Amino acid sequence: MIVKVTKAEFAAAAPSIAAIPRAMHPEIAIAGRSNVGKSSLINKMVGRRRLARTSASPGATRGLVFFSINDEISLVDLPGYGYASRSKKEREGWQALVEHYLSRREELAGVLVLIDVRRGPEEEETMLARFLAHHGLAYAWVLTKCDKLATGRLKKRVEELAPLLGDAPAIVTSARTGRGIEALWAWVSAAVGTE
Ligand SMILES: Nc1nc2c(ncn2[C@@H]2O[C@H](COP(=O)(O)OP(=O)(O)OP(=O)(O)O)[C@@H](O)[C@H]2O)c(=O)[nH]1
Ligand SMILES: [Mg+2]
Repeated sequence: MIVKVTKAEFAAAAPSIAAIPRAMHPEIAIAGRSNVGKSSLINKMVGRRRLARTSASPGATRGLVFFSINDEISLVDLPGYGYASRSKKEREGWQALVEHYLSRREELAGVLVLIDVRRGPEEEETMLARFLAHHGLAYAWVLTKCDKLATGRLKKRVEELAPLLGDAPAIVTSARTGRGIEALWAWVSAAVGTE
């Protein structure tokens, strides 16, 4: 069980299928639409402000980015989908890269699928969940940016979303306040089998 991150380092970036490195540890991928808060969440999980590159404008993470944690597991920051202003060619290339990675990686122990709590799951998220289930991958929903809603509204919103999320667990988080980070590590540890 990872209760404390003592070491977190950039390991590799893979802009193409050919550049995907050999796995060093069991891996957990962080997926979700552009700007949902994937890189910010990784930074909060590892307690480093700028390990993963974040940006207020979508498209900050290009290709797959691998981070090694405690020499024990790797977190893999995936490029966001749903960002229209990239060229069609680039979007198709990323989709192929992400699908290749998610469907073929033996060391992939689980996937965190991020959804902005205010936005809820849309077609892309539902399709991604189906894709992961089809490939026998464990996944959890991560509801992000919960600090953007007041307590009462957040509670109501989470209740509204629950029936749309199926059987996978949903973890309410904020990369601002740190809410949900312990629960994330607990899920990650269980997924990699080190609980
Ligand atoms: N209020 C609030 N803002 C957040 C939170 N998480 C991320 N953000 C903001 O959302 C924006 C996008 O965050 P990123 O972490 O770069 O998002 P991403 O999913 O990695 O985006 P791509 O790399 O483009 O796919 C940034 O301006 C962050 O500061 C959060 O929990 N609360
Ligand atoms: Mg990012």
